[in-house]
Amino acid sequence: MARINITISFLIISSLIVLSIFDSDKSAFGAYAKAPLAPTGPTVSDESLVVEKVAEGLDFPTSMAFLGLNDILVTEKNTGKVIRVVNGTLLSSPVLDVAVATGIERGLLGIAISDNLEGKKYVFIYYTESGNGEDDSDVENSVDPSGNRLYRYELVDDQLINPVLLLDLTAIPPNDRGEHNGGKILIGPDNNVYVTVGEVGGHRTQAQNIIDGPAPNGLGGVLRITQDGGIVDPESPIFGEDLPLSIYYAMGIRNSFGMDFDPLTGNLWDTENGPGFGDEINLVFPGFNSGWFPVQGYISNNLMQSGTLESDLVYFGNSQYSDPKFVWTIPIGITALKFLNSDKLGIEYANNMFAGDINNGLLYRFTLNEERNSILINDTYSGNIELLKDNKIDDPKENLPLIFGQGFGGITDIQVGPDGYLYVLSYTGSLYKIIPSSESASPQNPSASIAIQNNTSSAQSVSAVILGIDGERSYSPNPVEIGVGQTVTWYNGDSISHTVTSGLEGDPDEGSRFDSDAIIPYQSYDLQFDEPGEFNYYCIYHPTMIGTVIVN
Ligand SMILES: [Ca+2]
Ligand SMILES: [Ca+2]
Ligand SMILES: [Ca+2]
Repeated sequence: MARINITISFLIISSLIVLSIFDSDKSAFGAYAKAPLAPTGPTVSDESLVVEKVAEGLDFPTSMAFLGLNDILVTEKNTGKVIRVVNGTLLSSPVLDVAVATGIERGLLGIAISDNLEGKKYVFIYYTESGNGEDDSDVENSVDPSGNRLYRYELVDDQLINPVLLLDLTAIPPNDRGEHNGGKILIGPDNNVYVTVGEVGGHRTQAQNIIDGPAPNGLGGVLRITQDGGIVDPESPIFGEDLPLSIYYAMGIRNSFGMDFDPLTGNLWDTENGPGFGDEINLVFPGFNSGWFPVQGYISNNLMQSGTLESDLVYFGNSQYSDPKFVWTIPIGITALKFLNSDKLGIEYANNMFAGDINNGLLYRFTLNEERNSILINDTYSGNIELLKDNKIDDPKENLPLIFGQGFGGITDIQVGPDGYLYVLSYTGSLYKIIPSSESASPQNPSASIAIQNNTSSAQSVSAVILGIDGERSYSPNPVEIGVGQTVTWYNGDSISHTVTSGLEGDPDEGSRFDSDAIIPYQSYDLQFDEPGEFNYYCIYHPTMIGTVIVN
């Protein structure tokens, strides 16, 4: 039987060059490749649970989808391969290998699986397609990518075959940077396909709330189509009846690496990435306008400082601005979002919302209010939850009660397996699952990360603590005084990653003498000093954090 496929194609290359004044989010990108695994492996705060490694050896994995129990498809960002992981083993040949552009956040980014009514197994893939059929040619030979594209494949005999192009979005950024391509795919409770796409390096159209800007070009939102690439409910469009308005489910989104449907209400929630400030979690109702570019964070405390009112934003059809449900003033590089629709980790975690980050390798837990239209940090958390009543992290230390797990390296995806456990995908190449200790085959290693910090008091080693963003009081003691040949061990006691990098911001030789890379929360970094002198250092993510080592 012939299937009618409607391919939606609206490759629009904007000639408008609008360089954002907020292009300084290099810190988030720097950490994208940097947040390391904890040396002793990731851990969770609840002692009745453990983290077990499911698989390793993946090459910058970005997303995963379950075919069955212990049977998972994983996308690799820079190889363009879809790897099948069966019982923890990576099958030797990929089920698919496409040619990807790989610069910055480009690559093979998203995957979702759907069993269609005819018994076929559809696999949806979203990637930045190479402009010349070769991986990495955008970086190596400056070949522009041909598009950010959503394809539907069928899984037959361990291969993905019969590709159908469903969406073709421009991947050409006005600012020459390969960032904000979105990429997460979901099959909704309505069986339609949802995909996140960012503003692709700073496109500025009406979809970014520029009133006199060009018409929307399909970027900067959550898009929704049928599994055949058709328009959903063309009789009652949300934003408008013509392409591309007819496929927007939400707009005004700078970028998103995560979304999920609440299993109890069917509401869609997403994560959104702010520039140098203002990571968000949002409830994404049909017609949601998140406010970017003039608004990031809460509009009453607009971190863009634009003075914008709701009435200044761009509206189509039934669209409506809404504030985020949670905000980080200092970005964590928020990525995946997943509801745990299982009580296998304990009844108190059933239907909680989990989110991951790329900057710190942290897994966060959230509870919702009774109506499940807002985040409500209830009394099941330990630590100081008073400062969380405003649903805003003003100081990174406020994160502490929310931290459910740590040391994962950058988290790119979170899923719930058919076994009801939480699976966490690390950009460092490993896949983990969180299970009850009673189900663990290997003995527990409860306080390995604590042991590291207590092991630093030898005569040859001097301890220092990274306290957080506080100028000359960020590192303690400051200055640190040692003798030639001694080692300084910095322990990160803050809830976000920091660095110990030689020099000060803007020095021509900054980082040339030493550079720790990201020191994730609760981990430490050792450095031996063999020459006398005074050595300034700072945090590359937060350059106002400065310190000095004096070697006598
Ligand atoms: Ca490839
Ligand atoms: Ca927003
Ligand atoms: Ca607060």
